[in-house]
Amino acid sequence: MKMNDGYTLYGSRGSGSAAIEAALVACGVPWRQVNASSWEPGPGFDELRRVNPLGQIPTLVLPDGTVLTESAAILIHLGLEHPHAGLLPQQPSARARAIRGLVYVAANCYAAIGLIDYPERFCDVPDEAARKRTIAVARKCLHGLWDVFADTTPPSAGGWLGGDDRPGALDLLACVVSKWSGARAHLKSSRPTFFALLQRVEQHPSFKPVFDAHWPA
Ligand SMILES: N[C@@H](CCC(=O)N[C@@H](CS)C(=O)NCC(=O)O)C(=O)O
Repeated sequence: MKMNDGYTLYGSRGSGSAAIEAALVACGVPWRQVNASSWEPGPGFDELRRVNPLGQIPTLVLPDGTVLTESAAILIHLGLEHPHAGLLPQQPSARARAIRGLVYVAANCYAAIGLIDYPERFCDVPDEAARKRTIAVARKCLHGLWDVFADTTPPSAGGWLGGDDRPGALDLLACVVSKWSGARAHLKSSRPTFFALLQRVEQHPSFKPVFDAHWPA
């Protein structure tokens, strides 16, 4: 393991790295930011690929040099490493529900977005019409996955999905991943209470600067 000065976050505006940035803010730790993504070729992406062969963001390099990929794993690690940050609930069953929610969003919703963004990686798309059909089916599936998530993830007494008295890691990931592929517009009509909760997360004073920087009005 290589020791370095602190955390290094590979990410880009409007991407999943926003959730990790918000979590690092909650932890109150400094980090080095490297602008990198597979859609922005250059030195940042070259550096990212050296630590994560998938070339995906978020990727977080820990102070001891450990490379963490996978948004849910990164958030769970930060929550355990910095308990004062409130990223994970204290109470064991509430924490278990939050971990389940993080894995749900990553394994189902984030994965569906990978299919929507890169259908050719997953199936044969011989022409533009087939590509459009594949994306339309995957979007419909994604919206259904969000509906099930909303129905199976009631807010805590504090009013958040996975935080005791402030938004936790699950709130941050759900808020970011629902920004894409028409999920928010869908949830606004299908699950308005859940939609309003997501809006409260991004308006929370601790996290509003991060969300505003990634999704300017
Ligand atoms: N399983 C990963 C998925 C990460 C992911 O798909 N990130 C997107 C950006 S939001 C990405 O880097 N896509 C570029 C690519 O796959 O080439 C996670 O949960 O963090």
